[in-house]
Amino acid sequence: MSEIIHYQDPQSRAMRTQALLNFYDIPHKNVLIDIRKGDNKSADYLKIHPHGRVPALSYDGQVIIESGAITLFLADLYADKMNTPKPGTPERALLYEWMLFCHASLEPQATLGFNPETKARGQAEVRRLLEGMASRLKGPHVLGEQFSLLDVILYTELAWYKTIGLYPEGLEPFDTFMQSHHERMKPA
Ligand SMILES: N[C@@H](CCC(=O)N[C@@H](CS)C(=O)NCC(=O)O)C(=O)O
Repeated sequence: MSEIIHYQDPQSRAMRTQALLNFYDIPHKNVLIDIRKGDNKSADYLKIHPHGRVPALSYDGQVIIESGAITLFLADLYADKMNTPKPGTPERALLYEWMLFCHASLEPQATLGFNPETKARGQAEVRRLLEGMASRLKGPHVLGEQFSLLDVILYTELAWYKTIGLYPEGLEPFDTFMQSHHERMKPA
């Protein structure tokens, strides 16, 4: 069996990759890289991740960095289990669209949320961006009728925005999406 080693800190972007590994029960070894203690800047870890960041994932010795790249790699590796849409289909485009929306459009707003002076601006921006995506969330799942890894991805992202106080409560269909997926996503 292939060996997967996940280098992570639970309070980091590694929550994305951890959520997928846990939810789909993918055998892996977790290595804690405590960024508050500076583990990520050790000489040994810098050989794994050249920027000293988390997450990183080693697959049979090949290291993959960037949470988005790791997610897409796992999506292909466990396509059946995760109901990953096939390449070249409109559903697959939704995987790219939601992931890049989360990583490239939404995520820069998160940094605004960490500064009390810019938090309100961050909240307004996240609301505006999600309002724009509202009509694209088909429901009950991101792909429509079929549950897939896209639900795990979106739920994990939005749960994080809730934690950092940037989730726009009262915005449909996202409230319904979060409520209806809550039970399933709860850690066991
Ligand atoms: N774009 C990268 C960002 C990774 C990243 O910035 N991780 C943060 C934690 S959320 C980190 O490791 N920070 C430690 C540092 O930069 O020193 C990804 O999505 O994997």
